[in-house]
Order: sequence, then structure tokens, then C-alpha cells
Amino acid sequence: METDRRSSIARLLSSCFFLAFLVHSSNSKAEVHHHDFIIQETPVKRLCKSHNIITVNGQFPGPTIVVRDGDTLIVTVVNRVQYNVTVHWHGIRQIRTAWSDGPEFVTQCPVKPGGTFTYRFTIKDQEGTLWWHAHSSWLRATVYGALIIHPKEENSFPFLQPKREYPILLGEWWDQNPIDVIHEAIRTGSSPTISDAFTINGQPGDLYNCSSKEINTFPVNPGETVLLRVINAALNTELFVSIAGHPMVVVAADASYIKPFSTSVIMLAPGQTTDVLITANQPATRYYIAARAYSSAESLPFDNTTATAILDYDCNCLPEPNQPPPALPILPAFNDTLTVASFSAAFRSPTFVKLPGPVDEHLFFTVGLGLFDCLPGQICGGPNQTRLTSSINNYSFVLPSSLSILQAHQLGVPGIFTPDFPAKPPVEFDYTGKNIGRELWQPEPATKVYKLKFGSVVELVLQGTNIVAAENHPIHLHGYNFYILAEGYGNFDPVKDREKFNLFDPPLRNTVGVPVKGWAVIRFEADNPGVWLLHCHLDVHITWGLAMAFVVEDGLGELEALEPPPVDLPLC
Ligand SMILES: *[C@@H]1O[C@H](CO)[C@@H](O)[C@H](O)[C@H]1NC(C)=O
Ligand SMILES: *[C@@H]1O[C@H](CO)[C@@H](O)[C@H](O)[C@H]1NC(C)=O
Ligand SMILES: *[C@@H]1O[C@H](CO)[C@@H](O)[C@H](O)[C@H]1NC(C)=O
Ligand SMILES: *[C@@H]1O[C@H](CO)[C@@H](O)[C@H](O)[C@H]1NC(C)=O
Ligand SMILES: *[C@@H]1O[C@H](CO)[C@@H](O)[C@H](O)[C@H]1NC(C)=O
Ligand SMILES: *[C@@H]1O[C@H](CO)[C@@H](O)[C@H](O)[C@H]1NC(C)=O
Ligand SMILES: [Cu+2]
Repeated sequence: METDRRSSIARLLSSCFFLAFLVHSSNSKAEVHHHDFIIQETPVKRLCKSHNIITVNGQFPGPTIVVRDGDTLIVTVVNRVQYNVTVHWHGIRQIRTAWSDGPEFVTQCPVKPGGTFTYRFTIKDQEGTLWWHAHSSWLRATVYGALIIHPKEENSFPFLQPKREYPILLGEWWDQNPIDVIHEAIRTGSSPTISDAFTINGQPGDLYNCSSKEINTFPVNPGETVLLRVINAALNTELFVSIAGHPMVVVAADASYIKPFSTSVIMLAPGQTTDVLITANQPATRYYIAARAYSSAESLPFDNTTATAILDYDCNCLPEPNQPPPALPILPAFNDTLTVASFSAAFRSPTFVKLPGPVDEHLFFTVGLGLFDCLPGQICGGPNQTRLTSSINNYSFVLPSSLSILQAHQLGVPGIFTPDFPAKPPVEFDYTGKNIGRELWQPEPATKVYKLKFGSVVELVLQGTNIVAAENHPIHLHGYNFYILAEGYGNFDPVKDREKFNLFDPPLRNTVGVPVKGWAVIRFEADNPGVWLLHCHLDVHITWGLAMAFVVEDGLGELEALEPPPVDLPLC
């Protein structure tokens, strides 16, 4: 058939036209990309010392994957380290392929040492900057990389396409094995040791000892506009980023376009991505790109160091030895919540949004920290002889260990989870008040899910609490993007705050920073069957249980059901 059609077209058209037709049709076809991810130990030198870290294919950060919307990715993970591992494709919708989502014990059992597993999924109607990272213990400290989705061949960016683009991955570095750091914190019930540095594309930059020679440099030609795809891959820290002398035009976040706006500083929570355009219209020299913490909690310790890279005009205008040090940008104060609030309020979808509705499920989730009382035989290194914990709606999420929730759901295996996660907090209290009764501080450990009918529309109020310490919690939902209808401070008021909802052009994201002592409201349609983790993307908090999962049931239609599990899906 196809050959017949082509040969008849060939007869009709000149050979030159025919060639053009062939080239066009093969280019616009979706591609299948195969990658091998060998998880291995790799020696690297940072901050004066050599370390063995866990990498993918010996690279740190890991390989950048570049695809187009509509393409299929087939990635075989080969585990050559002593730890369990899984890989999560952060922000990928995984329509009907929840099996390939990655969070350990949620959608799959981990790939054990010596094991392999092949992730397979197709990118459907997504373009922009996403990333991939390990989703097992704290392995993602070093196991992460960019996942860049270009528009389909026949589509283009909604802005003039820059000739050059750079992924900028922000990381968090410990001068010791990060897995040891979290194991020690779990053993003692205390806060994990804070990091020693932040990194930009794997390098801390020259404001740290011993790291001046390896600083990353991003060349630009005078006059050109470049696209920076910024990804916060840090484990536990929200980061401000600024570039000396160069305002940024924000054009997209979490692989959704936004109405462009200009700013001198951006803030990304772990899990978030932000695409910005900068124009090299300043005197041709070198400028620092700098990243340091936004620390929203009043009195928690944090890493106050600054990572740098250099924006370098390609001009040969200064002899190498006489170069002055690059200019440092002005970064906001560590606790500048006002700047974060106005930055976040600037996010709008490019045009009017047809919001999913009417709402079927009105949910209200409290997110915050807590303290477990000390049990006999435990080490209790938390405040006043307790163990630190965290929860959603007073349930501290416990991962299963003998089967994943998705496998248990699909096979109908009882005893792995219960479907009774509460739609609202079990106790109403002054969530952001100063003196929350100590009797409210201790959540209950459990593996509870909330069931959603296929196609139901969910509106979820995420309410931060002031238990132990209030802070901004970046809440990430797997398998979905959601509209952020509003954010605010204090306790959510269902009457007054509803009037503040942006029902016209709310931004679409996969991770929302719930303001410190405040709230955020998100809306999405549960049109993707599977088990989807909702969690704080500060790894210290997910470790403590700031998570829950939605089980979205199959729909009735042929294309509304989860695909069968891959044959090589690991067993526990
Ligand atoms: C760098 O090393 C010097 C000398 O050992 C030390 O005094 C200083 O605190 C170090 N600076 C940082 C940022 O680690
Ligand atoms: C960072 O914190 C240390 C104490 O942990 C303090 O000595 C230092 O002055 C702080 N640096 C900045 C830039 O705030
Ligand atoms: C920020 O920290 C400074 C001291 O480091 C303090 O004076 C100020 O009150 C803090 N601001 C907020 C909003 O917490
Ligand atoms: C620890 O105990 C002291 C003394 O009773 C009290 O003042 C403080 O608020 C307690 N801290 C926490 C976090 O419970
Ligand atoms: C959480 O549950 C525990 C145990 O049932 C209870 O003691 C505590 O008061 C609850 N706290 C809140 C905030 O609901
Ligand atoms: C690795 O995964 C298996 C289940 O596949 C589990 O039994 C084991 O405890 C895990 N190991 C660690 C160190 O978490
Ligand atoms: Cu958190």
C-alpha cells in the first residue's frame, strides 16, 4: 500500500520533490531512543578530596537525554552497585505506563544489586525541560540528569528559537557518602548533617576551597540570546539563582510554557525546572551565575554556601592573566520569602486555560513535620528525646517492602496498603498557629492510599503546618501536571481564599512550593490510571514520611486502562 502510494506520488512529482517528501516524512516520525544506564561507583574529586560516588555510566551529572514530543524511550538500568536502585522520570506523565514511573515500593520493587530492569514509555503531548533521578533512599544525590523534550518536528517554541541552549543542573554535595548521611539520621532520629556545597552541573565553583580550576563555563556570543534550562536537583534545598548583569526572561517551568516575564532572580525548589532566556548584551567579559539557599524555616540549620559557574563572552578581549574576577550577582537574603512569593505569583499560563471541572473530589491535606515519642530501645536524637518525622493528614507514610503498591493493587494482594487515606485532617486545629498543642505533634505511621475514579476532577488544598518548624514544602505529584489556582499565607479560608483563585490562566506544574506557614490549591483530572506518589521533594522529608499515594482506577474505555506489567518487572 505505502509503496504503491509512494510510487504513484513519484510518478506525479519530480524526483527532487519526491526526495523532499521522503525526508520530511521520516523526520516527523516519532523515534525510539535506546539507552543503557549502568549504575556504578565512580571516583571524582570535589572540595579537596577524592570520593567514590554512584553514577550512571560514570558521568556526573548523568547523561542528558534529548528527545522530541511523541518519541519513545527505552532505558535499561543495570545495577552494578551494592544498593537497591530505581529511576524516576520526573514530570513524565507515563500515560498508562505507571510501571515505568520508578518510585521504589510504589510502582515497582527496586532493581537489586546485580539486577536489571528496562523502563519503556512514550512522551505524549509534553515539551520542555524535565529530568530523571534515582528514586531509592538518597541515591539521587548523585544519580540524576536532564531530560529535554523538543517540540515535534512540525512544531516550534512559542518564542524565537535561540541558537544555543544549556542545561543547568543544581545539585547538593556532601563530603561523605550521602547514603551514610541518611542512614545515620534514620538510626538516631535526628536531622541529617547538612550538605557541604551546592553544585552547578556537578561543580561547586570557585568560592569553595580547591575547586577553582573545575568551575563550569557557559560561552556566549555577544548579542545572542541563549536558553538556560535550569533544574533543581538538590536533595533538600530550595535555591535562588541569579546571573550578574543579566535579567532572565522566564518562559517555561516543569515542561509547561508560561506567559514570559522578566526577573533578576529565580527560585527553584527541588524537583522544579525553569527555562529562562538571557541576552548577551552586556560588556563582553565574564559574569558569575550563582546559586544559594532559600531557607524558609525560622531556625533550622542549612547550608549557606554559594555555588557558581561563569557566563563567558566569547570575545578574546582580555589577555587571560589580567582578567578581573567576574561580577557576583546580588542574591536575596536566605529567608527572603517576600521575593519568593512575588516570583511565584508572576506565573501564568500563556493563554486562557480550560480548567478541568466540575470538581468531584474536594481534598484538604496538611503537610508538615512531627515528632515521635521515644520507644524503649530506640535512639532518640530529635528535640527533647524524640525522633523527627513528618506526615500528610497526620499519617507518616511507610513504604511497603514485600511488594510495590501498584503490583499489590493490580494483583489484588491484600495487606500491602489500605485505601482509607483521609480526605481531610482527622483533627481541625490552627495549622499555622504559634502554640500547637504537643498532643497533636505525633503522627501515625501507615501505608494508606486515596482511591480516585478514572476521570474524576480533584481540587486539593495543601496546608502547611507549624508543627516543630514551618517551612516551604515542595509537593510533587507523580503522573500528572496540575494547575496551581492560588497560594497564600496562614490557614486556608474556604470562603475568602476561594475568591483569590485564578480560574483564568493558572500555571501548570508538577511541583508546587507550599508557602511557609501557608497553603496552595491545585487542580487536576485523574485521567491516568495507576498508583501515583504525592510527596515533599525535600528528600529528608520524604524519608520521614511526608508522602501519600493516589490509586487511580482504570476507566472503561480501551485506552483508559493501565498496560500490562513489563515481563522483567523486579520482584521484591
Ligand atoms: C578553606 O581553607 C582554609 C584553610 O584551610 C580555611 O581556613 C577555610 O575555612 C576554608 N574555606 C572553606 C569555604 O571551606
Ligand atoms: C554560614 O554559617 C556559618 C555557621 O554555620 C557562619 O559562620 C557563616 O558566617 C555563615 N555564612 C554566611 C555567608 O552567612
Ligand atoms: C531574616 O533573617 C534576619 C536575620 O538573619 C532577620 O532579622 C529577619 O527578621 C528574617 N526575616 C524573616 C522574614 O524571617
Ligand atoms: C523541649 O523542652 C523544653 C523544656 O521543657 C521546651 O522549652 C522546648 O519547647 C521543647 N522543645 C520541643 C521541640 O519540644
Ligand atoms: C495524630 O494521630 C495521633 C494518634 O492517633 C494523635 O495522638 C494526634 O493527636 C493526631 N494529630 C493530629 C494533628 O491529628
Ligand atoms: C532492597 O530491596 C529488597 C526488596 O526487593 C528489600 O527486601 C531490601 O530490604 C532492600 N534493601 C535495602 C538496603 O533497602
Ligand atoms: Cu517538605
